[in-house]
Amino acid sequence: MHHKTKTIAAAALIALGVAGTAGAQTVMKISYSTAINSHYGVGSVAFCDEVEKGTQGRYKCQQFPNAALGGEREMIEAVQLGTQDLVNASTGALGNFVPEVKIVDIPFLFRDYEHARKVMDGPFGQDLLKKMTAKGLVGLAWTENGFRHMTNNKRPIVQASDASGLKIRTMENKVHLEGYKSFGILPTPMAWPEVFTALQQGTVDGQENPIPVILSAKLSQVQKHLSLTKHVYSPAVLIVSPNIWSKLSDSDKAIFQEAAKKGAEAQRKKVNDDERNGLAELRKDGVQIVENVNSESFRKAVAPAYANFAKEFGADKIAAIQAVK
Ligand code: EAX
Repeated sequence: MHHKTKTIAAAALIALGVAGTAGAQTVMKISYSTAINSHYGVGSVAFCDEVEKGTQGRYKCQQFPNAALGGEREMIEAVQLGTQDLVNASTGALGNFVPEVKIVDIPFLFRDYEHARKVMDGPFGQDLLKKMTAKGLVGLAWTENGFRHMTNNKRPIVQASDASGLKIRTMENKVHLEGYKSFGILPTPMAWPEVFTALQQGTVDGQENPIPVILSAKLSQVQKHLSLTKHVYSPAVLIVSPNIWSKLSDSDKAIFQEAAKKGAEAQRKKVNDDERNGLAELRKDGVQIVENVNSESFRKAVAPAYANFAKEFGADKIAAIQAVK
């Protein structure tokens, strides 16, 4: 082959090689507690689709639903260590890594979904995301778990006194533990992957979770009573590992952030759908539902704990959140 042609051929191969490298694909592991068709799965898949599209396939995800990579605490720790790339998790365990986040777990802090979403997407919530960076977690956007309600196998819960003495599984969350104790329950912190079996075996009488989790985890198979206590709003967050984030160009960072917003929108829409359709489905599965819970009795019961929450987080911060219209 003529020398010149050889040079051109070599240059072409190098270019291809470079192009090949430039086309290299990073497959990111993303995990969450519930099924791929749950609110977490819908939000995570929407995020990943947007990232893959926006980076022309340079970044894509491998989904790990159903707590395949462990409970939320384990998943968050793995992202912090870089052994996992992304996690879509509730703030249940997050306060153990970023203490400032615990304020959002105060019972009856948020009035409704509109209020909660406005606070989390506003200055307060965005500032909390920034606070995660110093703890080796890059919070991309607030997704959503939903308002939590109590389920149990013993009796209908209409007012706080009905919950007294029940052994209820809780997340590993100090604010929940303190708040729920004031309801008179015996709170039992436990990682999510152990909950279904614990309910089945009667190790605990009940648990508390949003309708989307109760539905997707098929808790109707192991829980007889659901009471719409709506005792706390459970935010969730899409977190990426600094290992991934630090290697992204500014334009790819912007693509990840835009994709996270789209994922959060999709997740919240699925929560809305589950809130609208879930009760009928659970009734069909045999769950006895108490809709007219005496919420005042729970608010009264938790009031004394607010003094401690105010000491820990600042009464002004709590008031500022509640003042958001
Ligand atoms: O985030 O552990 C829990 O009860 C959470 O709500 C669940 O992992 C979904």
